[in-house]
Amino acid sequence: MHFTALVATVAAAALPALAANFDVEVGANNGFVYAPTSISGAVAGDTITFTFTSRNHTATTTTFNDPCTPPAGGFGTGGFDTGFHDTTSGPQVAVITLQDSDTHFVACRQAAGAHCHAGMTFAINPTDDQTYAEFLQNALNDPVHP
Ligand SMILES: [Cu+2]
Repeated sequence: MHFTALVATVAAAALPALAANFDVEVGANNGFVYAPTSISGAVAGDTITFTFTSRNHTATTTTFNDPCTPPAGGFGTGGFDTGFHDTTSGPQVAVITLQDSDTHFVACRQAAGAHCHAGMTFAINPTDDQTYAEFLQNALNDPVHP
């Protein structure tokens, strides 16, 4: 009995930490929204499952200060871009795996930033210095870039 218990303990300790998944709905109720608007405690290897339920949107990493302009390379260092997901024929799903445990800010890049400018934003691991509320305000303040 003791031997069995020991083996079970060692086996459990050897297992890698299980990656977490975060579910995010994109375009809920036909709105320019991600639900939830932010997640915390996400680490490298975790996944985010974006389920697109209206219109045609993306989830694309961007910068805190200039949310609606695509960063260098299209989505910045350690970031991601789901690409466009047209829901005309039904909900679409994109699963991304986080490459690091950093803070990332996400916006929709549809319509040359117009969706972002309307507030379509999402934050991964926002901080006290860079909160989701401030990021959203930056997006709302940002003029639409031609
Ligand atoms: Cu959009």
